Amino acid sequence: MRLVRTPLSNRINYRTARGRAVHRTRGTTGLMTSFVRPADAGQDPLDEISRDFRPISTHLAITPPVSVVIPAMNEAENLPYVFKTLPEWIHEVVLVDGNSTDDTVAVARELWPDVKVVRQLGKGKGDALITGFAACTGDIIVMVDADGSADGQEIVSYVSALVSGADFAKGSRFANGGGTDDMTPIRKLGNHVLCSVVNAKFGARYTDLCYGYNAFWRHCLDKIELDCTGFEVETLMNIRVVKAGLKVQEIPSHEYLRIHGVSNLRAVRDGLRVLKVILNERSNRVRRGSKPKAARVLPFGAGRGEVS
Ligand SMILES: Nc1nc2c(ncn2[C@@H]2O[C@H](COP(=O)(O)OP(=O)(O)OP(=O)(O)O)[C@@H](O)[C@H]2O)c(=O)[nH]1
Ligand SMILES: [Mg+2]
Repeated sequence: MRLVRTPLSNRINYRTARGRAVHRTRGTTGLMTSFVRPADAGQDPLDEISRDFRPISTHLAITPPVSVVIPAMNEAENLPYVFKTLPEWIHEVVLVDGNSTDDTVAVARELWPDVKVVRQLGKGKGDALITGFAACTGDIIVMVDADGSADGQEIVSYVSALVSGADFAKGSRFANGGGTDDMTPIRKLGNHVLCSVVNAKFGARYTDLCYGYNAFWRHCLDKIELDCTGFEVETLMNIRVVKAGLKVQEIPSHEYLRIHGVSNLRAVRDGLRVLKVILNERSNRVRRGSKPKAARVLPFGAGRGEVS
């Protein structure tokens, strides 16, 4: 077999020997995709498969389209840093605008002409993300903050975990290899305590809880039925993926300082909202089979948010 890779060209050329298993990997990474070619095939099935593959690094090519959702409220000055780090192979960027009074939307369109802008009808980061998820057309959804704190180059680690079998790839600043430049001691303490409570009450083994950089297969949304509006959204997701029995893998991630502007998060107010979510989820342990109060993740175009 001869495998010729052309990274970043959206093309993989190769020749194969008939009937042999082909391992599409190089180097020392554990990521490997194998195809066994049927002996009687007239046309090489790999030719067909290869057309759908996007090379995303020298060691990995994938077929699932990746949507990146960016909640943004008055982040015009930070967007250039955010878009600069996004890999070119992603399928789409969905920016959820929280009625910004600055040039957030115009700047996003200038930087990423194909950006899908969704105007949020409600309020809060949770509401923004739920609106954005409903607008995604990709199989994999990645959540990225718009304040310049997340490095888009890490997306490959999240996607790698998902294509290797995880349902939910959860960023962690406190896993080995992760870090943060943007947490005050009080936030660190609060996050640690809340994370320990979630671990104890729900049988999780998380090292981080209130972090906005995560990725998941779209089908997870059906299992977690998000219904919140504020910064508690990540906690709710983290709890519900465990309750739903989904396979969660933590991804070490580095959180950089917000570049411009001020935080929308208030430690005490939002910490209490997170605690309330934990207590509610605890008292409402069995989700499967229970009728949701309302379908919160609506089908795209069903009235949540306006796309332009
Ligand atoms: N669309 C929308 N985006 C929001 C809203 N609230 C926060 N965001 C965005 O959510 C992301 C995270 O919010 P931040 O204010 O950075 O909160 P944080 O990351 O906890 O705090 P700092 O990084 O310390 O500022 C940013 O991209 C915000 O612009 C909202 O109501 N609507
Ligand atoms: Mg931030």
